[in-house]
Amino acid sequence: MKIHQTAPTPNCLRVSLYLAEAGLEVPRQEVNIRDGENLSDEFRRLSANGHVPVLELDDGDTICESLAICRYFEALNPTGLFGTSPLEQAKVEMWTRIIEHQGLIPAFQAFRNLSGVYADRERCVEAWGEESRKRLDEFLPKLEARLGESPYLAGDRFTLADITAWALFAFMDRVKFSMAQTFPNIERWRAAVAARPAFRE
Ligand SMILES: N[C@@H](CCC(=O)N[C@@H](CS)C(=O)NCC(=O)O)C(=O)O
Repeated sequence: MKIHQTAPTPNCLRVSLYLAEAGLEVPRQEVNIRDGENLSDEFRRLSANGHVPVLELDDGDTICESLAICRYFEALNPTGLFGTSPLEQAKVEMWTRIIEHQGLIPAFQAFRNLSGVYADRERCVEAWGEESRKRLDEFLPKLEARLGESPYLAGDRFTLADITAWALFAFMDRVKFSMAQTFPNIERWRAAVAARPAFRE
């Protein structure tokens, strides 16, 4: 098996961090999305959504969508990163979806529509980029408040929700989306996550 990825992108990073936490090693093949390698017919045959990451299995079957890839490995090799009790599983799902919908998607939309890096494949709308950037800024205090209630997003334990939030902040750093204010609880959480062996590598 192998994973087709563009290593630093948030959804590929999410899979890589999940695998590192799970102690699993899977061969990778880099795809240059900026140059449009994912737009080729060959890549589209692999990836139902046309995006990285894609897991290609030994029998040729493929799975795209970062969360689906993580879930596949979790089903084969349970780690607890998706939660253990019914309540914790629901909280992991809840916070993962909140971060995706209110954090990652606005961040992607802001970057894509303001920078125009993907203007070769989509219409860029500057006003939508600006609005998305504002929505991202409005979301961060919610994360700050949540991390004031519990050490990790879903509760007392580190889970996939934290991996997802880490991918958001790594993306914001990479595209230089600075935060408008300091968030002590987010900073405390970032330091705790950064100290994990899987994140130090
Ligand atoms: N929901 C998908 C999103 C995948 C996605 O947006 N991948 C980006 C990189 S993070 C991509 O392939 N972009 C290339 C493009 O938009 O053409 C997932 O979680 O895997």
